[in-house]
Amino acid sequence: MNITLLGAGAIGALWAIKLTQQQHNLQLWTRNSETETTLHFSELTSSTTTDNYHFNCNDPHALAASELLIVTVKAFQVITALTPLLPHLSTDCVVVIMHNGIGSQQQVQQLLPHNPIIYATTSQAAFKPTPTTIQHTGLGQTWLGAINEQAQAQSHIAGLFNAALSPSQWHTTIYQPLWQKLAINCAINPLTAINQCSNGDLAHSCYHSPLDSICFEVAQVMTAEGFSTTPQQLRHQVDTVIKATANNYSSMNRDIYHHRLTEIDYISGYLVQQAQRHHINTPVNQQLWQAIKHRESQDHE
Ligand code: KPL
Repeated sequence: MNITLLGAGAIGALWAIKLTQQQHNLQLWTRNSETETTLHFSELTSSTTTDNYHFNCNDPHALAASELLIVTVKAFQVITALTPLLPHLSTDCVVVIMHNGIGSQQQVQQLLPHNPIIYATTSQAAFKPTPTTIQHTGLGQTWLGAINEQAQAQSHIAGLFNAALSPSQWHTTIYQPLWQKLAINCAINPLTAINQCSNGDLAHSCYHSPLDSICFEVAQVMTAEGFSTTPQQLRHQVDTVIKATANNYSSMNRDIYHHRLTEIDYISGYLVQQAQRHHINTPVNQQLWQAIKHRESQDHE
């Protein structure tokens, strides 16, 4: 399949390499005007050896011929990153958007009213120690699902993702796994960013009370949104991720560390906004949202 991937950060580059291994014809769309690049990749099983992957970049003709566009930029970059591609994009091109958090869906639908639009969420983990080096650091589930009418018939795209990186599955209600991942991100990301600690450090007893409160608040909002869950269930899932990714630093931890903007508005911010619609109080998530916004404003005066 002809594919363009927009946003080759750690997760984007992982998918680009895995899909290339499946013989797809994939080009990267990058921030600069380079026409080719080489990425050095180490598989999950081998941290010492790397393989080189050569990619063509930024070719508008290849974009026009693309049947699939995968967007793996941060939530707040989606619209700005997509806009310059619009003149070249076929309306038949299936667009898959994968980022942490929720909240870009409406704007994307307005920007691309004709294209099939799929949202995806993954628990695969990757690390990009240098701009051209990618390590696959953890396996996890990927969910994909339609957010508009045109994408309802595109469940075969999940098969293509599954062949590249398993397990990947189609979900008929994609907002369900998006909310599940949101809950985990609400718990892990702000706390690890504010305290500049690893995911595993959250197992320490001093984090029990804030994690319990976050899960309590998120469970109320999720239930009000129609995705029934309990604080205990969410807390258990958060604990599982804390253990499974104990040595990792969350994406928000890295963003704060490198003085970059974070996805907080699409994580805790989205949660608080939805809570307000349902008249639910979420003081702990509200406080974390504000704390991260404060850190961002210090870095971007
Ligand atoms: O998605 C993540 C992130 O870092 O953004 C988690 C699940 C917290 C893993 O680090």
